[in-house]
Amino acid sequence: MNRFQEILHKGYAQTFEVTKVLFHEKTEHQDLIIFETPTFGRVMALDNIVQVTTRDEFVYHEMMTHVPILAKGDVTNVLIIGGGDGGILREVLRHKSVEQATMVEIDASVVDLCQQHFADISDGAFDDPRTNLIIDDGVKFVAETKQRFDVIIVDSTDPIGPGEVLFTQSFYAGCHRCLTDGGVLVTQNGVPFFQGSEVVDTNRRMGKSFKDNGFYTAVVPTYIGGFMTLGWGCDDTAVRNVSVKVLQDRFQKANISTRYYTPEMHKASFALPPFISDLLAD
Ligand code: AG3
Repeated sequence: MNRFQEILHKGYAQTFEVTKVLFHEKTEHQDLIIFETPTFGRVMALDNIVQVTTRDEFVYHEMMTHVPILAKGDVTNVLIIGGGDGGILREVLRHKSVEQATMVEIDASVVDLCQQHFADISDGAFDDPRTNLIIDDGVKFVAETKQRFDVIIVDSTDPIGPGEVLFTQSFYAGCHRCLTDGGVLVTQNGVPFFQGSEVVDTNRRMGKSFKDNGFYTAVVPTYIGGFMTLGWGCDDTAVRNVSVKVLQDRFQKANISTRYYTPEMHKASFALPPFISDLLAD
């Protein structure tokens, strides 16, 4: 039997049965593999770390997108950093209020190969006239762009390899620079059961740029280890504290069907167990 083993955390691994390898090559930036599995459907890994599976991608993509957009309300301009598979882009474009979704991805091959092998994930999002796809370095983009965004979603890899720069204080400062007043930054921030130092570091670094920063959670089965933390940065505390009632109203108006996100899950996702919230005191 063919297997794919991901070793991301010290002394622990997860293994998939592989029924077919569809693609495996080194791109200009990273090692990219796409394979079929009996349990999680089609899987894509970068530098041996699972990024997306057709079975559980909805959890991450819904929570990274609908939480900031519905918390903020009236969102017209969204920036996605990374996100080459197009899952975040798909969810962003489901909001009719969004006039433009700019996606800055460093690796053109990820976009091309995911369009070929994961057409259901982007679901036509790359052909939407509101999409502005830019192949470039996200750090450079946020430092230089004249555009302003209501929401920035950082859909990165882990802070190893090309993704590392997306976890720095200067990158968060760049994001802050190109947000509109009260705009929201969200980031993928690892699985704190194994990657607690990411919570400590991001909290400290984002805190330098944002008046209100913290984390919310989602449980993504293939990001093994329980809760994943999603980073939150905003200058307006009211955005994090928006009521369930307001969220319900916005969600209903948006008329989006979801499998993980609900206004109640949104609200609950900001509650942190002490093993995570204790990391914020460091
Ligand atoms: N990017 C986040 C992958 C995180 C993997 N890390 C982990 N398991 N701790 C996903 C890209 C999906 N669009």
